Amino acid sequence: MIHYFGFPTPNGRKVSVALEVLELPYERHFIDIRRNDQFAPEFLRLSPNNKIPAIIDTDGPGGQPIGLFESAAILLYLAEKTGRLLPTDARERLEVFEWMCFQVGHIGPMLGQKNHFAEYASEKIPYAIERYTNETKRLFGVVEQRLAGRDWLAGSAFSVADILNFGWLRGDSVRTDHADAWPNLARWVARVAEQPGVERGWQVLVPEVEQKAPFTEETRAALRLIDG
Ligand SMILES: N[C@@H](CCC(=O)N[C@@H](CS)C(=O)NCC(=O)O)C(=O)O
Repeated sequence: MIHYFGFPTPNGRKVSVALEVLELPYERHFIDIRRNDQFAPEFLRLSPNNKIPAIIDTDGPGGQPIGLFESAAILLYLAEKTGRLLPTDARERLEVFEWMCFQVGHIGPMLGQKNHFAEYASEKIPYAIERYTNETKRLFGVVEQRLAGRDWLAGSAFSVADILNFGWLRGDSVRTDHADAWPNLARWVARVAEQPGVERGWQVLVPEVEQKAPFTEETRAALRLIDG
């Protein structure tokens, strides 16, 4: 059984979307990052950088439990476990790795900083807002170019590279006031959104956020599954 520990942010949704697209049975556990559940000692043993998403698969390599943090590692694991969403062709597979690295190295950190300084920071610092907004737009431009004449970010089919980038690009490309400037990106967002399972995965743990669901004993017990 796979246990998913998350919160429906762009990073968390990468994993819940992948689990739903892959139709893997899993149990969901709400880690409320507004309440600092991510600093609970049980969670830190699984995810030492105090971030969601994380998973535990009780049927990991060799039939033994495995815990994983970092969304790209989790998506690669799930793709390899199922033999889906990852090309077998060596060149296409490397392209998928490139666009996964592009997401974790650029899209996530830069859009995250942009949102922090432009929306959440109590002190509005023009230099920081401009710097990260410009970098976000530059990155949208990179994606826009990449998607010219192609349906998917990497290889010839829908892959984990698309799911990983979709988590961030869906929300941010539509709430940026220059959305019309990136038509290929907008079409790709719509294309990914209509893949079976994607919308279902997007909604995972949304009710728990609204209900402020507690950090349960069941979640603590699931986190102990990697203790051996
Ligand atoms: N590179 C990480 C980023 C994960 C991440 O930044 N998670 C955020 C939520 S979107 C988090 O857990 N923040 C809680 C904290 O920083 O304390 C991944 O892709 O998994």
